[in-house]
Parts: sequence; C-alpha cells; structure tokens
Amino acid sequence: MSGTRAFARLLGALLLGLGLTSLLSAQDAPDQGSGACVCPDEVTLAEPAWVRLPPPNLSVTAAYMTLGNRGDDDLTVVAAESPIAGTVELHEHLQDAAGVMRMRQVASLALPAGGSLAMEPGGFHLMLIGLHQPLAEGETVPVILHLADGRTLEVAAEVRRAAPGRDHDAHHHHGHRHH
Ligand SMILES: [Cu+2]
Repeated sequence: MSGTRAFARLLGALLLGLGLTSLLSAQDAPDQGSGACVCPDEVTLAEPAWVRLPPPNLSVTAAYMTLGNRGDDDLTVVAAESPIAGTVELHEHLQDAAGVMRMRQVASLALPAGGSLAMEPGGFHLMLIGLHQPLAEGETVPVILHLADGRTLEVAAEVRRAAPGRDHDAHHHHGHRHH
C-alpha cells in the first residue's frame, strides 16, 4: 500500500518537475523546438526577441534579442531587415563627452565563437525605421538578420512595452489620465 502511494507521489513529483522544466525551458530557450528562430545550427536565441511598442504616431522603434554562438567560428551580423519597416539599422548606444547617451549606426555586430551578442536597451539594438503600420502589443513580427557569410536568421519578435523579465513598468501603471 505504502509502496503504491510512494510511487504515486514520486510520479506526481516527476510530472510536476517535467511541467516546470518545460515551462522554464520555454522561457529560457525559445529557440529550442519552437518557431522563435529559424537560425543556423550553431546560432541560438539566448534571450527572446522583442520590439518596443512605439508611442502612437512614431514610426521608429527598436528590436532587441540576445544571440548565442555555440560554433567554432566567429560570426558577424552585417545587416537586418523586417517586413514591418522600411529600413532596419544596426545601432549602438554610446555616452558622448557630455555624458549624454546617444545612439549611432554601426556597420556590423560581432557574434563571437562560444560567445553571445546582446542587443538590449542601452546597448546594441536594431533600429526599425519607417514602420509601415502601427504595431499592437503582443503581436509577433519577423526580424531577419544577415550574417557576413551570407546566411540569415529569421527571428519572431514580440511587440512589448518593456523587456521580458524586466517588466518593472507593469508595477508603475499610472493608469489613464483624467482631464
Ligand atoms: Cu537606435
């Protein structure tokens, strides 16, 4: 009797563990088995891709993601595009002499062998310029990256107000302004 009960408890724990594991892996490694990234074998999507929801009437925004390179060769991102934007530029953020953060276009972004390329707020990012239509929070848009060797990555980026897992803004809703 007790053996059966112990087995049932073990099975339950196993199932719970599996459920949690699949939940966690779905968040941590969206490239695995999902359609989040159509990438070369050695390229992983280490952090999910997302596009910042732009303010209304602004036709410019930025896309972020972290790529991993588990291969033996350094890779270089040389261009990007998206069907939702007229132009996509590779950008970096820099502090100028006056201490002001500015962004500027760069010709390429390095994805070193065994390393990663973080595109995140305040750092490297993709600038989506000339949005063809307003974006909606929660929708998924394709972003295509071109590597120097001619291969491409197609990533599904979710339109969000803030970075996944860094959703501090959610706790600071100022709500609707009443005039
Ligand atoms: Cu920019």
